[in-house]
Amino acid sequence: MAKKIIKRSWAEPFKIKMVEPIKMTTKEHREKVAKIAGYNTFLLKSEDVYIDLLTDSGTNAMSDYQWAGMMLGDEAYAGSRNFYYLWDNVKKYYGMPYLVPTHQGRGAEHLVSKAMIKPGDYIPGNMYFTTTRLHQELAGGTFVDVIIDEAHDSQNRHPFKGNIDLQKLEDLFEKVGGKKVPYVSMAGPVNMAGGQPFSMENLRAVKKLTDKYGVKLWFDATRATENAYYIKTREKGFEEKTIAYILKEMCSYFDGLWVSAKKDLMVNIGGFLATRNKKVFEETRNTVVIYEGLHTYGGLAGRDMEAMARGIEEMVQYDNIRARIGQIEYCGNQLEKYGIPMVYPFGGHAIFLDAKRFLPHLKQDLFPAQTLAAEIYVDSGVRGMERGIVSAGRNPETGKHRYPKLELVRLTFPRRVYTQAHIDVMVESIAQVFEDRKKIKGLKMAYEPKYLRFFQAKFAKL
Ligand code: PLI
Repeated sequence: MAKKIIKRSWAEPFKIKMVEPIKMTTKEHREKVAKIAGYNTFLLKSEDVYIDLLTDSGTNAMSDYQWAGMMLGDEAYAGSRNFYYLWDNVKKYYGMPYLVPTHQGRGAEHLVSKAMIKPGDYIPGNMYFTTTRLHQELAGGTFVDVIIDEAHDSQNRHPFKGNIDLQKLEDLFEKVGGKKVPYVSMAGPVNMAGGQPFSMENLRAVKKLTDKYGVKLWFDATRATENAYYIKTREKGFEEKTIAYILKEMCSYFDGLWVSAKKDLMVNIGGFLATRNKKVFEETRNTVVIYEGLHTYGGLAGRDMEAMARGIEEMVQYDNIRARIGQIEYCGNQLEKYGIPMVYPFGGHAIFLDAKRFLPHLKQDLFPAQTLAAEIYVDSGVRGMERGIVSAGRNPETGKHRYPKLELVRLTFPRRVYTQAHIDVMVESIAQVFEDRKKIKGLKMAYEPKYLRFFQAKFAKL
C-alpha cells in the first residue's frame, strides 16, 4: 500500500501576549462615514475600521524584545547610545559604513534627492513610488520608468517583475549622457507593481551597466528582506543562503540606500539613509540638521532607534519572513477560489486586486480602484487603498492625469498583526462585492490637493 503523505503546514513563529480590541460597526454606519470621508480610505477614522489593510507601514506589532528595548531609550540630544547600536547593526546587516537617521523613509528620500539631483537631471527607476518620485521632481529631476514591460501586466507570471530592462536603461544613458543621471533608483520589491522583486542576476547586470556609464546606483531597501526571500526561493544558487547573506550581497552593489523602517524593521516610526559614499554622507549629515534633527537622532526618540536596531536583527530571521509571505499567499489562494482578479505572482507585502478586471464596466476616469476600495470598506469595514490613477497623480508638465496600466486596490498586511480568521472574513467580503459588482457605479473627484493627492482627495458618487 502506498504511504500516505501528510501535508505539513507552517505557522507563525510567535504567540500573542497582548491584544488590542477592534470595533465592529454596522453597514449603515460605514455608509455614512465613507461618504463623509469622500470615499477615500485615508480619510476614515481608524476606529471605524474593522480589519485595517491600508498599509504595512508603521502598523506592525513589535516583539517583546523590541518593547524591552524601548525602556532603554537614551534621550540625550546628542550622541544617544541607541544611535550607535543602530549604526552598528546598519554596518553589520546592510554593509554600509555611514548612517543618517531620519523620521521616516521620505525624510531620507528628501535628503538624498537634494544632495544628488540637479535641475534637468534624469532619475531612472524600476517603476515610480509616490513619495520617491515627488522628492526627485521637487529637486528638479525627471523620473524615467525603466522597469521590464512584464511589470505593467497584472497577469504576467514572471518571477522577477521588479527587474530593470537593461536596454531601456542603456537607451536613456545614450540619449541624455551619464552625466545627466545622478543615480539609478532601484527598489525591491517594487511596491506599485504589486510587491514584485528583482533578481540578483538583474541587479549584477544593472551594476555593470551603471559602472560602464559612471552612474551611481541607489537602493530603496524599505522591504529588502522580502526581496531577499524571493531570491532565496526563486533564484538558482541561493536556496541554501540565509536572508542576511542575500541582503548583504544585494546591498554590496549599491552606493547607498534609504529605508522606511516602518516596514521591514517592524517599528511604528523611523527611517534612515546609509551609504558608502563619503561625499553624500557628509552632505546629508549636514542637511539632516536643517530638516529632521541632529545627525544622531534625525527626528527620532532614542527608544525608536533602539526598536529599529532590534528590528533589524528580527527582520532577517527566515521563519518571520516565511510566515509573512505565507499569510499573503494564503489570502491570494482563498480569493482565487472565488475567481477574484488579482496581480500575479502574489506580492511580498500585499494582495493587489485588479480593479480594471474587477469592474470592467468602469472607465479609468471613473476611478475604479478608488471605488472598489470604498465598496469593500462599506461591505465589511475592511480597509485597503487605491493604487491606480489617483495615486499616479498628474504630469507636472501637462497637468493631465497620468493613466497607469495598473489600476489596483492594495490589501496590505501589517506584520504579526492579523490571524488567518481575519483573512477568511476579508476574503468573504471581497467575494460578496465581486458577486454584486455589476451594480457598482464610479466616482467623481470633488477635491484635489496639489501634492500626493491620493492621501487627501475627496470623491462623490456619480
Ligand atoms: O512612509 P515613509 O515616509 O516612511 O516611506 C516612504 C516609502 C519609500 N519607499 C517605499 C517603497 C515605500 O513603500 C514607502 C512608503 N510606503 C507606504 C507608506 C506604503 O503604504 O506603502
